[in-house]
Amino acid sequence: MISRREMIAGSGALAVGAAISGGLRQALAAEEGAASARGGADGHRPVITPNGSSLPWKMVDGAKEYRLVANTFKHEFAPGLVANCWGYNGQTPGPTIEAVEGDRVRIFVTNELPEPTTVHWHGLYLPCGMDGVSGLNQRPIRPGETFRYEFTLRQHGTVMYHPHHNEMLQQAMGMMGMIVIHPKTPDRAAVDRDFSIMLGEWDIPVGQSTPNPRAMNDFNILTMNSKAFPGTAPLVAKRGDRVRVRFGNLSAMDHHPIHLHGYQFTVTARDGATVQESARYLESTVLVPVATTRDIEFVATEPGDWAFHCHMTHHVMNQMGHDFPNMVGVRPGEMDALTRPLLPDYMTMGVPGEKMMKMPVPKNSIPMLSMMGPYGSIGMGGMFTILKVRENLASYEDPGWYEYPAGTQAELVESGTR
Ligand SMILES: [Cu+2]
Repeated sequence: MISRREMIAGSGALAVGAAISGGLRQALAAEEGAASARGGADGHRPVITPNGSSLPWKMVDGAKEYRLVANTFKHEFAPGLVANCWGYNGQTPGPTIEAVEGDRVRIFVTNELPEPTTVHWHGLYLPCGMDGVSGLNQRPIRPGETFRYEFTLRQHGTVMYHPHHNEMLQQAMGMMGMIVIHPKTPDRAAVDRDFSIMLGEWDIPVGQSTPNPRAMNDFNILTMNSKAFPGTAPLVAKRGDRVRVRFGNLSAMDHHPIHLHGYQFTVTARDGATVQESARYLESTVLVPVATTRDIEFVATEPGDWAFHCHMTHHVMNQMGHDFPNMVGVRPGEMDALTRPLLPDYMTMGVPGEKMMKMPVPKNSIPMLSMMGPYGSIGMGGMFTILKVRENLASYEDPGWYEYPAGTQAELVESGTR
């Protein structure tokens, strides 16, 4: 069963953000109505974009028409951190574009940014003049202009879209999105849950509210669909559901090894192309290199709350500073107290204590490690989410924390040994 919320997301009826201007907003609203009547996924199981939505479309002269508005808006990465971002239709990542192999698609791109842009359809077979490389395939779309891209989808799978004009800045500000092309003839087992997650990285210095596009190494906000844990929505599945997760990576500089606890899965597609059955094998970590997509699949056999995250340890931290001496193993004595007049709430790293989780943070910033779970702080941030698998579910809303059956949880057997 698909919950009402997903049905709405899949049919593209979600509001497209407050940043879209008057006339265009009305036109979009009318089209959303038309599109929702048709269903965003056109008879296929809608893709779920956690913390996001799919783009509405309507059929005009034999083509599916979509509208993307490149614009600027405020985006919340996690409670407590809002920044000035760029994206499409008021969202980062932009709405997921869903279509079916063989479709003719017509995508209008309106530029409401303060500078020119283009859209590149990353990983698609298309006429060269539709490829969106500024200066090479077209002139840039100037602010206030609308361009039309139109082509026939000759393939299926998970691909992406992003600007190809000043992309270092525009992608650093959040401009990217996923494209899911459903197959005309299914070549994989049908899934019950089909999630889409774009991986990204940002540099937002503490106390600032605009991502720094010049960052090359020291990214401090690592995201799934532009949310940092605890801002990431959990992936909810019923026991026995077949689950697909489509990952795309448009980070500036980093590949991400995404690890799922408690399961092994198979990579069923790489970069939009289905992996033959004979070439699949079980693994628990999938590397998603920059500029690629990976689809993984598994059956949700194991109930529980399972961590699902990038395994680069610095990618599951929020807004961590790296410019401190290494104090691990040092007895700080009175140093913390002496430092605090200069740096309020300073605490030496590597000294035992839960205080780190409770350290106050400056305005508009989020702690390095955050979120209280049922047993204390979950020492994770950034590119981290939770797969929640339950025996019985009335809906796919967040079911809350897992209740561990008696005798199935690690327990204290001895204390006071030091
Ligand atoms: Cu990573």
